[in-house]
Order: sequence, then C-alpha cells, then structure tokens
Amino acid sequence: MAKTKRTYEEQTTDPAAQQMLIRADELGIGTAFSRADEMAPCNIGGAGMCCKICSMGPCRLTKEGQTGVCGATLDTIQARNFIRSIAGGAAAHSDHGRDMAFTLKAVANGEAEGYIIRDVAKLRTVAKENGIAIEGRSPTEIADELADLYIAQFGQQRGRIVVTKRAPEKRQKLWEERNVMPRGIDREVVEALHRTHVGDDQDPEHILVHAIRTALSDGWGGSLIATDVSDILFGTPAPVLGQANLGVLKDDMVNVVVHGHEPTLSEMIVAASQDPEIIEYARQAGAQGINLSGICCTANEILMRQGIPAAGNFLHQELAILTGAVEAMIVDVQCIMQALVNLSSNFHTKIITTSPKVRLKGATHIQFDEHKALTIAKEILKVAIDNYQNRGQTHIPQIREDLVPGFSHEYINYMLGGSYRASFRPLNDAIMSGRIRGVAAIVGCNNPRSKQDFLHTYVTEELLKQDVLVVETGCGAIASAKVGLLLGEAGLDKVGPGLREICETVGIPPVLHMGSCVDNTRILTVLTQMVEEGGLGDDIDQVPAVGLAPEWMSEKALSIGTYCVASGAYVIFGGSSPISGMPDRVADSDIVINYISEGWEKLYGGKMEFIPDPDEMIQKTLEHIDKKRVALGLPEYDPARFGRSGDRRMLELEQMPVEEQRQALYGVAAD
Ligand code: SF4
Ligand code: MSK
Repeated sequence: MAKTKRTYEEQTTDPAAQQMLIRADELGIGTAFSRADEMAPCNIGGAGMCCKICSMGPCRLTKEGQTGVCGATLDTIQARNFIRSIAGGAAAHSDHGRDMAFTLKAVANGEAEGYIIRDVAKLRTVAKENGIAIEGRSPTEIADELADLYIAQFGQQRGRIVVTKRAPEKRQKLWEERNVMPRGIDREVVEALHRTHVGDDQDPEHILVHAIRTALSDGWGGSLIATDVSDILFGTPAPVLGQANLGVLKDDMVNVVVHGHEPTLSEMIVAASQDPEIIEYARQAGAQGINLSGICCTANEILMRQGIPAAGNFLHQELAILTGAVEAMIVDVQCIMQALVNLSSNFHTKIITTSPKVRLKGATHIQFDEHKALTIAKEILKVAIDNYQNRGQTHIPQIREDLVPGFSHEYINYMLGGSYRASFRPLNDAIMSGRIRGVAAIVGCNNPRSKQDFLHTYVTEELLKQDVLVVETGCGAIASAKVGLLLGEAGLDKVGPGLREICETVGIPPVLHMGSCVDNTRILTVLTQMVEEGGLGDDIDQVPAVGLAPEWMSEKALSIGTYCVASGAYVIFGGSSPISGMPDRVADSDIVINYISEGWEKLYGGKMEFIPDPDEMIQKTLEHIDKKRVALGLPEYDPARFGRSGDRRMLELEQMPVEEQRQALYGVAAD
C-alpha cells in the first residue's frame, strides 16, 4: 500500500535539503525521501515477527500462540532477529577496526606509503595500558607490537579482549560474574550466527545473553581499537573550526565528496588534495582548486581532525549529487546507498568505490591499498578533476553553518584541567552541584521515515534547556551542527542557566561533537573517567547519564545501544522498534521487550527502550537522570540556583546604575 507523499517540510527540517528535494521533483528524480513515502514498511518484518532463517519458511507469525513450521515461538524469532542485527553491526564496526590495525602494522613496518604515526603520545599511552613496554623503544617498534596485539584480538578464541580492561573495575567484575566477557571479536559474531542457525539456541533470554557478549566485542573491542588506531595514525582530535551543510560545495572548484566510514583513504585524499601537483592539475582544468567535503562518518573523521567541511549527514548523500556540482563521490564502506549510481547518471558525478569489500554496479572502482595510498589518492583526484569539464548547471543551496568539532575524551580531560592538572573533576563537580543536571549522548543516523534532523535537534535543544550537557557522534552530530549548536556562543541562548555558566567558563559549545559512530567508544571512556574521578558512584550505571538514538536506522546502532546497556547506560531509541511484536499482545507476555528493559536493568544496571514520541524520550531521560541523582545523594536539580554568574550576569551588571551594581556585587550601597 503506497503512503501519502509528505510535504518537503514534513520530510526534513533542513532548508538546504528542502531546496534539493524541490529540485529532485522538478527533475523527476526519486530520493530516499520519496522512496520512503512510496514504500510502506512491512508491518510483520518490521515488528520482528518474520523468520526466514530456513527454507521451511519464511514464517510470518501474526496470531498469538502461532509458531513457525519448526515450532519457533514469536519470542525466539524476535530474539534471533535482534541478535543477528547486533552481530551485523558489531561485524561492520569491528572489521573497520581490523583494517585500521592492519594499517598500523604496515605503517610500523614502513610499508604504508604516505602515512606516519602522528600521535606518538597516544601510541605510548595505549601501548602502556595494554602492557607493552615503551621505554627506550622507537614509535615504530611500539606500533608494531601494538598492531600485533590488536590484530590478535579478532581471532582470539579464549580469555578476554584486552581492551575490556579499560572499563571500570566493578563493571569488569560484573561481566565476569554474568559470563558475558567477550573472548575474541570474531568469535562472538560467529557464535551469534551459529546460535541463530535453524535448530540451535531457542531460549530467547539465553540468545540475548550472547547479544550482550557480541555487542561488548564491538564497543569494548573492535570499535575501541578503530578509535585508538585512528588517533595514533591521524592525530587525536582537538577543537578546530569547520562548516556543515550543502553550502560547503563550491561553484568554482572541483568538488570531491568522501563518504563512508574509514579514515585511511579520506585522510590520504586530504593530503593529496593539498599537493601542489594536484592543485595545478585542477587549475589547468579551469577550476580554482579542489574542494573536499564529507558525508556521514567519513565526514566526521576528517572534520574532527582537519576541519574539512561536512556536506551533510546520511540523507544528504543523494542531495549532494542533486546539486550538479559534485565531480566525484568517493565511497568506502557502510551507509552508502545503492541509489547513488542511478541518481548520478542524471548528472556528471562519478561514484568511485574503493574498498575491496564494496562494489556498486555501474560505479567506477579504484581499489584502495594502504601500501600505495598516496598514489591511489592522487589517481582518484585526477579522475575527479578530469570530470570537471563535464559539469552542467549547478544548484548549490547557499546554506552552511560554522561549528567547532574535535572533542576527544583526551581533549575534554585537558580542557577541564589544563596541561598540568588534566582532570574530569570540574565536570563531576558541576554535575554534583547541579549546575549540570546530567549528561545525554545523542547519537546515530538519519532515517527517511522520520523528518530529517527533527528528532535529533528537538531532543537536543529540549535537554539543553534542562541543563543537560549533550555529547554527540555520527549523523546526529551533523544535524546539530547544521543548526548551530556546535558553535560556542551561537548555541548558548538555547541553554539552561547552570550549563550556560559551565560553557562560558570552560569555553565550550553546549553540544560536544565526539566523532564518528565507532567513536562512541570515546563516550564510554568519558563515562569511565568520570567514575574514576570520584563522586558519581563506582560504576557507569550510577552516573546520571542517558544514551539516545532518535533517528536510528542501521544495525550498527543496535550494537552500539546494546554495548552501552551492557556498560550500564539507559538507552532510548526513537522511530520504530524492530521487536515491537503484535500490537494487541499483552505487554507482560512479551519476553524480548521485557528482557531488554527490566531484565537487562536488573543484570547490568542499563536498559533499552524504543520510544517514538520525542516528548516522552525527553521526559524519560530527565526522570532517569534525576533518579540517578537521588541515588547518589546529590542535591535536587534546581535551575533557580544558577545563572547568576558568567557572561549573562556581566551583561546584567553592565546595564545597572553604579549604585545597584555595588549593591549587587558587594552588598553595600554607594557612598
Ligand atoms: Fe520458519 Fe523455523 Fe525456518 Fe524460521 S527456522 S523460517 S520459524 S521453520
Ligand atoms: S554514518 S551508521 S547513518 S550515524 Fe556512521 Fe550516520 Fe548511522 Fe551511518
């Protein structure tokens, strides 16, 4: 059944996106927005009620008590579907981590053209944490041993993934007691697939125990390794000025958009685009130079470290091509729509696939190889430059917003205490005093079934008003960037009085951009360091913090949500639930829904819920934060106690007559 076509304003809150959707309609070209309108989601599969694991099925369970041909119940089918999604997400993140570890190995052995170890300090810190000797050894020696250790984590069969030791001690003990400590990254993903093969694990709760183990192998395994190695090779992010939205594309330059996830190629494209030979090549083609920008998490990787602008988030990939101004879109892995190839046939844009794992029929394939990365990056850029002459009419929306990304956990630690007293103490103190009510991590994708960016920005802005400090990653961070929330003072008028004081004192925006989807591990690290700092309990589940993925769509989001729950966080997903089951089912009988909320909360202190209504998301977030404050014995949140210092107070004082100023400042009347 076809759905009704939404208006442009119903499809997206972003005016740049609205302009491009109008353009798409003028040209008669479909996008994910229009396809979502035309394609009603399957209400059986969407609710997790369809099993197609074997060819006795597919079995669609639509009546209470019904089972599949093999006798599988609805709960078993839902649990199996759910863990398979988590395994898919964990595999994607972790395979990214594996490739990073192989690149580190190649760099250590002088076999990776163009790469260097940019952050030796992080290399030494990470090596030491992993028990690798650092004194008297060269960076390449240390990197070689670290790369071997990290590569071994993927195929490890017994014991525990080494980086799980970075979790709070109490949490590690809990994982041991509950028997969910991940043994090896690949092992947990393979076991998830084995357990869900026909005729295997059919106890829904038992399946979901392994869901926790599988997700932990991602968050405290593959993703953490990916973030570590990216920082070592390309630098640990620190604040830098950037821009976001389609207006970053330029009419007089060769526009190259990098899209996907891995920073290995995109970092080399950045280097190649600054090469005088390539700049001259672009000039000879009649352009002013090369204008590089990113989409999705590749955007986040080069935005965080180099300030390279982001052309947009997930749903902007087609819209960028619709501008007619993109010479090449270079893609690697994850979140790349197959529709790009057909769409680009209406324009001159070349879609260039680069990963040995990802091909799109009709795209140009130039395989990336880290051993000759710079040469390949230049080759790709030359293809883009040669295409400049084929450009037709362009329609670039002149909409872009400045932002300051780059808040790695290392930088947050530094900014709060400086070089000599780097510490999370000021953040903990601000939460303990109630200036900051709590912390929300708002992460995840765009989904064309909901109004683009609306849930992200609405939830973010409402929580900021309530003095909740917001940290973001992935496409959610780009959504906030587009409305100015990642830019110091620009966002501060939307913030509660206590949080505003902190932002003004420390000099930070109210929303901290912490990176790409693999970098959600930075959030785990921040939470761990807050616990270790003291005053907010002795484990992550005691910190007044909530994770939200308002517009999620990918399997990776489910893996992230699950490892956050296993780490002790309350996680709220917006949009639709993949395990909602039958609409008229008695709530108590829904084993999977109950197990991942109340069940997981009893076992891990964290829980997962799917809440489509944004106001309910906000309400539940605040209730959870306040509940944790009470449990810690912290003062009740009271915004009236704050906002009497900082820039706002200075302005108030400036506008007062001198006598009143003296009274206000010193409590004494004028002479
Ligand atoms: Fe149907 Fe069972 Fe086969 Fe699933 S495993 S498709 S429920 S017969
Ligand atoms: S890119 S996984 S749409 S965040 Fe990481 Fe964005 Fe989600 Fe892809």
